[in-house]
Amino acid sequence: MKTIKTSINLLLCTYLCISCNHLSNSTGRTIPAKIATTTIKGDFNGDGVQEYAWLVSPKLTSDSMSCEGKCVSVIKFSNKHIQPIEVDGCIGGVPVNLGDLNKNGSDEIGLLPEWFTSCWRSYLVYTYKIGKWIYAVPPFSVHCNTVEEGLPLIEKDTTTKGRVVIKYSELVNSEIITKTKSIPIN
Ligand SMILES: [Ca+2]
Ligand SMILES: [Ca+2]
Repeated sequence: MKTIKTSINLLLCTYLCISCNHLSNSTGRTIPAKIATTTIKGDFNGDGVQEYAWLVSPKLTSDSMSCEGKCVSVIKFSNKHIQPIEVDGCIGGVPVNLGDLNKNGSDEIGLLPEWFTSCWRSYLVYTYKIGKWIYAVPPFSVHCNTVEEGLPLIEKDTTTKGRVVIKYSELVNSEIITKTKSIPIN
């Protein structure tokens, strides 16, 4: 009975959130408030026009222990011509506008995918090239200790063109160490 009550409350809350409070974007479309809290703005396809992006999480089972279907999150865009990004093995997360890290005219997107367990994650950085999303740098391991030290996990290498500095985690003698290194960016 308690579960049913909770479910009804949840449903009601979701309905109220979606029906009462919308954020309008530049194209006049509305984004549900629940999603709007994690919506980012930027020029992600490099056409000179800003758009919105947000992540849609997969549905979880009632015990929140697994997904109903595949655990795939999708980053969607207010510009429907930009293909959504499917993130496998991800139950949530907040996309970050990293700015134009590779100087190709479009903003890169960073994502720390959420998962049920484990503090170890792979940080994902996407760049839009010729109508497709590719990794700007190979996904790199970060532990939540490193994340708690503060962002950014990736930034331009101001000393060398075409490179970025990443902050990542490594297990050294059973200790989690935060390291930084400069790597090329796509
Ligand atoms: Ca754009
Ligand atoms: Ca770029």
